[in-house]
Amino acid sequence: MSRLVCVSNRISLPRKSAAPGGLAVGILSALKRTGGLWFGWGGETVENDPGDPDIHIRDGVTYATVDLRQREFEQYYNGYANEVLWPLFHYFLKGMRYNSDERDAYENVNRTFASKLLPMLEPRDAIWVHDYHLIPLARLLREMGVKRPIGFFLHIPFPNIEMLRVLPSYAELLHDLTSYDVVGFQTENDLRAFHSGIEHLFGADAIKPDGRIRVGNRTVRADVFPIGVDVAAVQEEAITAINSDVVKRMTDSLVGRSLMMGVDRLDYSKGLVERFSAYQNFLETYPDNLGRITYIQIAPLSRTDVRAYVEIRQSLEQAAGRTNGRFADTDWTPIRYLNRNFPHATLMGFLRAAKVGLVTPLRDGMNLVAKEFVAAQDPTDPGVLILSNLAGAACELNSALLVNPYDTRAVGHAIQSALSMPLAERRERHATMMQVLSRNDIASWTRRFVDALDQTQNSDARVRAVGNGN
Ligand code: ADQ
Repeated sequence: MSRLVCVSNRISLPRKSAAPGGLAVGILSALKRTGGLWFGWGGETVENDPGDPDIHIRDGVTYATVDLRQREFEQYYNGYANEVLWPLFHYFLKGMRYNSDERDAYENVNRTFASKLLPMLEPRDAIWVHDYHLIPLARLLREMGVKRPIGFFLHIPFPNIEMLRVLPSYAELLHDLTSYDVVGFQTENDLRAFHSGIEHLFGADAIKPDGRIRVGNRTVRADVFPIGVDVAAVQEEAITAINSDVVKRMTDSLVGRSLMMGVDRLDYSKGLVERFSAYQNFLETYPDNLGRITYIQIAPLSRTDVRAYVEIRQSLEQAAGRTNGRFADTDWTPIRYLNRNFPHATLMGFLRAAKVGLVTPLRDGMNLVAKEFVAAQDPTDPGVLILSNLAGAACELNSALLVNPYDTRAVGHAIQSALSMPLAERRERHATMMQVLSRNDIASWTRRFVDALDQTQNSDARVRAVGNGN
């Protein structure tokens, strides 16, 4: 067995108050199972050259954190990663701002990552790189002589070539992906989109009948590895948290009203503006619900230095204010909108208390909250998931009420259907989704990806190593 080395832009050190996003939740679950090294940016910026990585060891996992130069970080992270790749990969061209200096900073930061990681690598390592911030990393490591298996998992959607080629450096990006041994996507759609790019750049022959991609002397396995959740852990958290003070105070405050929950990072891809309109539409169309439902939307701020995120925040504050101003009563607030973090377990308690889970991103790689909502439910009296058909999770959770998030009237209608759904139907839909979640949980995601990397080591990497005389 190889030692697993995970690399991601940001590392979340195990602090009590840490509120990791989806990527960190996935990596941490993987490393807790296998042990190994997690390498990435520690959250600090410096004026001069960053020094050697800081090392922390907890529960069998070694955390190695590097600092980044302030200016470079702004250009690489706020700029190229979050104002170019994030909007483009989520099909939001309106939010994209391309600047070639930022592209250079992206390359430089990846080079810094590669050069700081290199001395830490051991002969039996398998390297697993996560997400769009680090696409060039394998190429740079290869240039520095690394022959070990390197895999890449994209947590967000991959755009079809017609969208991707808006990016001036799209060919370099596709080339960079072929420096990996394994490239993993969340869904078949993403894999198809990747194939469209490979075909465009290298010709249809590059995609072999067994699905492998052959470019020059490199063979890449591109495949689908949908990320899952730790079903048992979510259930345990939810069951414990439902009796905690904080969740009880929340449920007491409902005074018998039905609870609808949304939990998302505050991001324009999560469809919150459209979701607030859908809720307003629902209250207008089904006025019997006035005073009988409370919608709690938890949306901690993220990427506050990026312009589009400042704008979305303002729009949401206005939308929540409008709905509450119009419909609230002296003893009822229709939307409780909170920009703060909660411990993961508390969130799972909130989800368990909800009759309806509203997960309506305009585009999402997977969306773990949808899966967590299902896992957190009481199977004897489960709540109903309303899920965007543009989230990766919709490929697996097709027993949810699937909606187009732009169709605010349809989403309003789905809220009404969810609230009035008979118990037998709720149980049946929930049981079907639980089967999917259990079959493809976080452990099987990790296992499948790590096995794919290990297989590389046994076949292609060895063949290449012999061929190259290494
Ligand atoms: P994200 O865009 O961060 O992830 P998501 O998949 O929903 O989105 O994961 C969010 C995670 O953070 C969940 O585990 C959730 O419980 C947690 N979380 C959210 N709000 C929180 C809060 N206020 N306090 C504490 N925890 C909170 C990216 C991609 C997704 C993909 C994941 C994993 O954008 O499409 O599913 O990576 O691959």
